[in-house]
Amino acid sequence: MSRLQLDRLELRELNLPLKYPFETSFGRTTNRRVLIVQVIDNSGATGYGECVAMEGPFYSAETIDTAWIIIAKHIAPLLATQGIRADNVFQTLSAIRGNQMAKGAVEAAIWDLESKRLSLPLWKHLGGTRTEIACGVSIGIQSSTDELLEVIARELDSGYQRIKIKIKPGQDLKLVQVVRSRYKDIVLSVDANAAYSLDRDAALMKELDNYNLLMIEQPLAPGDLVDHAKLQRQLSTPLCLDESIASAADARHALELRACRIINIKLGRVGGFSQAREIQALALQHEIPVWCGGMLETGIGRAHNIAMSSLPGFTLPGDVSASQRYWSEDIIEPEVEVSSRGTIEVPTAPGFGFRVRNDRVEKLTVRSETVPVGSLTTSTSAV
Ligand code: OSB
Ligand code: MG
Repeated sequence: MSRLQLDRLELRELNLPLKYPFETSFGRTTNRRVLIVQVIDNSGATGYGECVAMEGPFYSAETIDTAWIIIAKHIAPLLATQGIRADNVFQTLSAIRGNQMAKGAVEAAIWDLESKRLSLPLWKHLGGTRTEIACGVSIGIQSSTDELLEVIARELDSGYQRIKIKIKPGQDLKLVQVVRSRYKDIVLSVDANAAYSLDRDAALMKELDNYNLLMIEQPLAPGDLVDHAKLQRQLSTPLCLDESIASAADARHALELRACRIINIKLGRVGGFSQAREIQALALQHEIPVWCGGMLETGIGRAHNIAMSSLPGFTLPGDVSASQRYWSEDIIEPEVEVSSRGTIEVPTAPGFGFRVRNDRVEKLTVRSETVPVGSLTTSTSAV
């Protein structure tokens, strides 16, 4: 691939109401503020990325507002160098610490652009090997156990291969007991979003160990690999890390410490596809399965997740579900659909593989900014 010469970035904030509020141990989301990044090269070709940073700094430190500033002020100038390749974007941005979701959104847009210029579906360009991906659902905290059971029944009916329920202190063991006694054989996991501590909750975790869970996702604080390793030694249920893995280095540390037996990879959390591929390769070396996490994405981020899920090593069902689970109308067409076997077929069109519904995007836009690549200077420029 010859190097791309970028001309500008178009940033847009969309405001989309979720079909149903989504509640986790860190908060409740009813409306998604979504940052869409469009990159345009000097031939006029474009690529799309979605920044998955949330409204508040509760899942991770980034928010949609910090990501906007980082992209406009600090990422765009670094993309002005003598042309760019998608697999080198993360390295090009290495002077910027952290801010993975901002980096990941821009990188994803450049991957989309590059695959379009090559007339290749993104998943193929990335080295994906799967033409159909396995899907699970993530079910937020509900207002009653009956409601949770109803939602689970509906999702199983739709064909989803794995049910994940959110837990938080006070709403954990009982939920698992009820769900497991109703459904003896389903593939079930829980996600705590870092709400527990080893000191306080080791006994509870050992109780959870009795319910044949596929995994316990991120029980402890993001930085706490050592306590995750201690906890993993006491459990037969695999721990899965989500928030803890923000880089390939984090993954290596977690694997060396045996802090988990499964890794959830989110494009935004790790800074894009190149880091995701590195983590996937490391995990494969350790014979640790990975799966694709979700961040309540619109169709654009969802499509990037589908592409990532086609990579080798993504052997467990991901949190990649149908557009209709979150949105009454998506911003892409066709919408992402899930078969009755709980699978999504990878698209065959070049790039991320779906059309953007520009009319709808326009209507949902609450702010936009055009950032010329290279014409801005940072107050502290890295050398
Ligand atoms: O921990 O996986 C998580 C949504 C927002 C923030 C964190 C998480 C989630 C989900 C939803 O679980 C996954 C999805 O998009 O379906
Ligand atoms: Mg999670």
